[in-house]
Amino acid sequence: MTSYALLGWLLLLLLLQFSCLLAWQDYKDYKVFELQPEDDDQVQLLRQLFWQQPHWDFLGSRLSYNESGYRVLVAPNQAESLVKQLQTHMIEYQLLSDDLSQLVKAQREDNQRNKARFTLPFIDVIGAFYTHTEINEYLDSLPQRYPQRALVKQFGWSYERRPLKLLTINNGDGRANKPVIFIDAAMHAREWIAPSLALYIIQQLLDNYAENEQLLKDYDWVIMPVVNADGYEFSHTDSRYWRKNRKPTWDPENIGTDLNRNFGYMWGLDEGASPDPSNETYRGEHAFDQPESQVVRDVLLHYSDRLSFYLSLHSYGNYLLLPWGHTSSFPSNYLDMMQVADAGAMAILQATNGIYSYGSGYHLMYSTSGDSTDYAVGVANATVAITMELPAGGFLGFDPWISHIEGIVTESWVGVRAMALEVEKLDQAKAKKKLISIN
Ligand code: 0X9
Ligand code: ZN
Repeated sequence: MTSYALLGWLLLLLLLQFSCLLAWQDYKDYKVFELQPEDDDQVQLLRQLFWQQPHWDFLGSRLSYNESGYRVLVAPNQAESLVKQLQTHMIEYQLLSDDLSQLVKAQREDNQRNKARFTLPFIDVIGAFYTHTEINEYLDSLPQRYPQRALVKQFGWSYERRPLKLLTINNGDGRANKPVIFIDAAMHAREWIAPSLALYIIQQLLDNYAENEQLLKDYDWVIMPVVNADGYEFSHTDSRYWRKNRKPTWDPENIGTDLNRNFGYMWGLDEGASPDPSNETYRGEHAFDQPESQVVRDVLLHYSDRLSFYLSLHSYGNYLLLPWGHTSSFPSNYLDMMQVADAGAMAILQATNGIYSYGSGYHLMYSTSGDSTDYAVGVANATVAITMELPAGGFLGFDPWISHIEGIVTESWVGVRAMALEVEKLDQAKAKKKLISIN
C-alpha cells in the first residue's frame, strides 16, 4: 500500500470515529436526582413542575418503583435550576448520579458482548436486547421454520422508512378467522423490556408449542414487537432514554410525538396529553398524524370484527391498566376486563410473589388522551384491552440489566398466559349465553 493510500485509510477511520462520537449521546455529566416529596401537596407541585419543565425528564412521572421517591434525569445545564426550584419549595432531594454516562456505556458494552454469542437470525431473547433491524431479521426467518404456523405481514412504514412488521401465529389447523389476540410493544422507544417480552411470547407459542397448545386452539395471535421503530432504533444508536418517535414536529427544536397520545379516540382533550412539541407526551397536530400509530390503528381495525384481546406492552411500574384513560368513568365491559386483569395479577402473585396493581389507567396512574387501549375499546371493538406496565429494572426503571431479562419475561409470561386463558373463559361464557337466548 502506498503511503497516500495508508493516509487515506487513516483519515477515513478518524472520520468514522468522529461521526460515531457525534451521533452517540453518551449522557456525559447528566445528573439523576431522587426527590422525596413529603405529602400530597408536594407530589402535586412536582407534577406541575414536570408539566412546565419539558427539559426535566421525570421518566414517566410516577412514584418510582422503589417507592423512595421520584427519579429525575437532567442535562448538566439544567441541574442548577432544578435544585433551585426544589430548595424554594423545600422538597427533599438527593443526587444519585453525577454522570450517567458510566452506566449507559457499561450497559451498551454488556449488550454488544452478549449479542455476539449468537448469529442472526438466531437470537438469545433472554441474553441481550435486540434492535428493530435484528428483530425483523428474526421474524422473517420464522415462516421458514414454521411454514404452517407463522406468517409475517408488513402493515406499513415508519417515518424513516423502516418496515413495520407483525407476526401472526396459529396452530396450523386451517381454521380461518379465529378470534384474535393482538400484542404490541415498544410504542415508547426506551422501554426495551417490552420487545423482549414480545419475542419471548413468540418463542413460547412457536418453539414451546406442546406446553401452550391450548392458547392457540381457538385463537390466532398477532404480535408486533416494535411499533416505534425509529425511536427504538434511536435509543439503541443515539440516545438511550428516548421516548417518542422521530418524525419532526412544526417546531424545529423538537423532534417526536408520543405515539400513545396520537390515537383518534378522545384525542386532544385538555388533560392527559400535551399540545407542546417539547413535552414528552406531545400528542401531534392531529389524531393519527404519525405513520406508526396509523399502522397500529390499521391492525386494530383489520381485526376489529374478531378482536378478543388487545395487550399493549410498556414499562414500567407493575400495572395492568384498563380503559378509560381519558375520563374517570368506566367502559361498559369494565368488569370483564377486571376479571382478566385479576387472573393475570393473581397468577403472577402465585408464581413469583410479584405484585401488580390493576384498574383503570385514569385512576391508577394518570389521565391520558389518545392512548391506544382507549381507541381499541372505543373504536375497534376490542372485548378486552390492557396496557401492561412491566416491572422496573436497572437504574432508571427502563434499563434492566441483561441478567434480569429472564426473570422479568418469564414472570410476565405467566401473567399474559393467564390473561389469555381468562379471555377464552369469558368468550365461552358469552357464546353460551348467546346460544341459550337463541334457543
Ligand atoms: O403514559 C403512557 O403512555 C403509559 N405509561 S408509560 O410509562 N409506559 O409511558 C400508560 C398509558 C396507559 N393509560 C393511562 N395511564 N391512562
Ligand atoms: Zn410506555
